[in-house]
Amino acid sequence: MSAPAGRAHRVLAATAAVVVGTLAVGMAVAAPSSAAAEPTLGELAAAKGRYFGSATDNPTLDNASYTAVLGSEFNQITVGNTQKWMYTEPSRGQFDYTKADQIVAFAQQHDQIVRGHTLVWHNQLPDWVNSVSAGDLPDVMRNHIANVAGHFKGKVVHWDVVNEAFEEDGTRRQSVFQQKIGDSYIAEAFKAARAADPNAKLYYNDYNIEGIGSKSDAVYNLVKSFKQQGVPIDGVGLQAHLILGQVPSTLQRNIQRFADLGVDVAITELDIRMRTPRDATKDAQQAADYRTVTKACLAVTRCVGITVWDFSDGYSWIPSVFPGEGAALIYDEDFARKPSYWAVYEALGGTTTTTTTTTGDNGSGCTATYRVTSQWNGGYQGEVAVRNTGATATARWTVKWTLAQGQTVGNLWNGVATTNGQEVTVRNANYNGAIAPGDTTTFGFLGSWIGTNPVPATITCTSA
Ligand code: 9MR
Repeated sequence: MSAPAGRAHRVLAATAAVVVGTLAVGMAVAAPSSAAAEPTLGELAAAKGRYFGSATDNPTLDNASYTAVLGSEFNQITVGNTQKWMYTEPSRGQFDYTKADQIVAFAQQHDQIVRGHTLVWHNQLPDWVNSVSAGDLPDVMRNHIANVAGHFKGKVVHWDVVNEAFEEDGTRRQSVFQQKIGDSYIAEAFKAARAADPNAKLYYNDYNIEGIGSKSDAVYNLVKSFKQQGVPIDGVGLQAHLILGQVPSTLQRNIQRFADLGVDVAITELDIRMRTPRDATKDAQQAADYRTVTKACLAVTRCVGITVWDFSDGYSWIPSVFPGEGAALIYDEDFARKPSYWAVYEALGGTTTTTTTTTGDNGSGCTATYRVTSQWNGGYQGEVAVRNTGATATARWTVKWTLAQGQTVGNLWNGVATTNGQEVTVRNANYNGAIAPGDTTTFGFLGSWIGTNPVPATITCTSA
């Protein structure tokens, strides 16, 4: 049995008749899967007229723990790889949408809108395109766009039409399109995309254009000239592959200046990387950074949504490209929600009745962080994140706290609970005793309370 993941394991209808008067001694049971009292990030964003989404890739769709979160938490999906040229037109005139169609179908099954990514990019471009003659390349590019955007017509809300066309200094990147077609290729690509799917919003998408600087100035001038010339463009995607503690101070101002040109803005590929391993200080900084980005988007009416570049640290591109860095997302490798998740949750207007954490570390190499995730008259749902702060993997762990105000703990999942008077002891279940250094596992429970339900003053974690 693997640790369950996904919203079904942490939600409870506030109206459900939950009477949890006695501790279920020695039991590890499944959490209820009734209707959600606690909103998802997608629902919170929707309430603000936005989306909150994630990129995904085909191999991960086979992992049920992964898809449980992907399918429930987000209301938007970006196809992380398989709409790119190397997948959709691997040889000239031969189109293949098999993989991208799988992701689009997943999104449709889960009521998620899709951002299309990406039609014209120098990367993940099959070799044959580089050998097309300068005379043929405009038609080859237009034909690619007509076919791909035509295939997905009505199924994507946005297209990243052209991706990463500028250098850091604001000059044009010398891609094959730039070299063989010249400056006009971007406008030509947008016109072809409009013709292929008139209802999709057409985006220019790039990295390092989140703050004001040479590169974002170049994109700004491009959008401005397109608007003046009537070239169809609807939005600018700020990828936002950011570094811990380095959210540009001009982010909101930059979003606003693009909006003022009459285009939408989307945060399209958000992740905030750190030197690994994680620790509590870095996690707190990362949470603050995610909060800043989310609030900057919400502050500008035309900032339409945020997409994380996959949602779990186990499925991020960062470690393979930036050795020694990672932990850039809002869920850890085991799909436990990180402080960055809660920062987004709160920035989007979510409230947890009690959002206080108490961390205890008695030197044994683990910490426990306690949180009440929802509370209603007489009942509550709690969650404890157990994190291995030691240098070696744990074999087992034990968490203890005291129910100081007469609360009870009832159904508990991902752990085995016993009680002695007011003291609650939770040991790992048979499948989650092993936690790798730096990793976290989470257990949850339902309880009852009368009067007040404060978080415990102390909680201890021991591991072996
Ligand atoms: O996440 C993508 C990764 O799996 C690919 O190997 C990589 C190839 O360059 O592209 C990644 O996605 C990129 C996106 O398409 C454009 N912006 C930068 C992203 C991270 O490299």
